[in-house]
Amino acid sequence: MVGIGERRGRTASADSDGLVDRIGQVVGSKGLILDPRDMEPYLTDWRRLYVGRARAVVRPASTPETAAVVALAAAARVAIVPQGGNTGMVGASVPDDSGRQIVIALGRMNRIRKLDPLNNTLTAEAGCILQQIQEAARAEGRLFPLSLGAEGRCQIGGNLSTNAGGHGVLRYGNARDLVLGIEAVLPDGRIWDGLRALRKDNTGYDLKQLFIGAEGTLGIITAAVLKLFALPEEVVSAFVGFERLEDAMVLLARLRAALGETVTAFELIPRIGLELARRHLANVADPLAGPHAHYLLIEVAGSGRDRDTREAVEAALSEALQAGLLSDAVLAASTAQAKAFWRVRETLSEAQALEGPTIKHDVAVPISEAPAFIRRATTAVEAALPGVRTVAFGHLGDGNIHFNLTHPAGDDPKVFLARQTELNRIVHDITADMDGSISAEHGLGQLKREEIARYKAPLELELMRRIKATLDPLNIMNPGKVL
Ligand code: FAD
Ligand code: 2HG
Ligand code: ZN
Repeated sequence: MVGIGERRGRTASADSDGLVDRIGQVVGSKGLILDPRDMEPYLTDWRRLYVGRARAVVRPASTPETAAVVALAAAARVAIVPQGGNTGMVGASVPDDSGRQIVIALGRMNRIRKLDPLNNTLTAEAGCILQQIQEAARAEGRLFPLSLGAEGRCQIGGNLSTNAGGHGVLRYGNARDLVLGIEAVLPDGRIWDGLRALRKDNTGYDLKQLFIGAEGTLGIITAAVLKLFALPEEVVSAFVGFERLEDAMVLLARLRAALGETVTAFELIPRIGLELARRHLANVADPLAGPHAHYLLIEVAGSGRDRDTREAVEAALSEALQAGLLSDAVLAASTAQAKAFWRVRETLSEAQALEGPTIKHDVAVPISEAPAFIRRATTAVEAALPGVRTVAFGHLGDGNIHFNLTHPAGDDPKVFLARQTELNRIVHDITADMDGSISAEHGLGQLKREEIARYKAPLELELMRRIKATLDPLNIMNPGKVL
């Protein structure tokens, strides 16, 4: 028989054990990428920090195909790297540079299997793009609230595997809070059907939660039952300028007192972030007249049955203005204007990358401590590297700060990057001192695999290693990531 590898001109030695041929027989030519140029996008992470090599990129079309490929790889002791939209921030979705690993990319598994409006659930395959799921829910008058800047490209399997956060956590929780059941292929190739759509199920350990946030190290998520919510009838977006970080926390408490759970997003944008976005990207406008030290993008999503949401937001913000908590604010008058506000927020990451290499810190501290964290960490990094530019932005309402650094203006970015370990240590030690987390929402991947050993209790690490060894005794599922 002529194997797929040979048909594509690969030498026999490249597939000396015949594994790629056997995989090709499972997934067919549509499901196998062997040409180095076609493989390229699967081998480099979004931040371009890691460039790997792979024996093959495999794109199965179904759960049984995924299971068969995993079983073949396990039998051959070949490591697997699961990949979704490849938008992760910590190098978890790309292979190492040995050229021996295979990437399993889930993008062809993009069917919405079921939408049950009465149960308020949607069952999606892992390769569905997040936006596709949001739109499918919306078409049935429901909301799937997970929302993040990469939503046009990231996949639900990746979102669950990273336990993504994003903009709606304040109200709806992280990805793990939005799941009722999952289906997964285990590292030995067996399929675990945990696709239950139940709101209550106390029949032992909650196994699905092990796979959520595991960054592909315990198995491949192939489908999930997701929770849907009522579509808000009125969404009010406000762009607020203010000067003292502490005031933002008082404002959040006031807004929640006035508007309750309808406060959905509370995002911090520093002045430097707005400036970088305007410098590097088109169609980014400053929504306010004068400059301010910081900005908040606030979203309140109410029901038309309540007291008018817009009026309530206006009242709360003008009281805050009178109390001196903020300097200026504008409410979006249209969906287009709300989108323009979000464009400022969503482009921060890209704008900073366009300014030069970034040293990122994805920190969580108790919400009340977030301003103190930003002050302490800023003072400390400025003392270590005078002129360093701090771009501290993100999900302030969750206490999750993207405390990202850019090289001092005019300095050589390479010299700045050489200080990464030292700067990481400074920021992460402050985080630990404030009982925080050094990875709030992006995961550990390769980037923080060593770093976490300093901050996580040895007992926790030991339990994690034991879970890994139990589920993946051959260590073939995304080895070298997380642990
Ligand atoms: P990938 O990057 O492909 O993979 C991520 C991890 O999941 C890897 O370990 C991979 O092996 C594993 N994986 C992927 N699919 C599967 C599967 N089916 N089964 C098992 N393992 C799998 N993240 C946030 O949390 N909040 C944000 O606000 C946010 N904003 C972002 C904005 C931008 C512009 C960008 C580029 C990224 C942002 N991210 C954010 C990071 C990233 O988008 C998320 O981590 C996202 O959840 C990753 O999904 P993905 O499909 O791209 O996964
Ligand atoms: C965001 O909130 C993402 O925009 C990316 O999580 C953060 O670039 C970053 O560090
Ligand atoms: Zn974020």
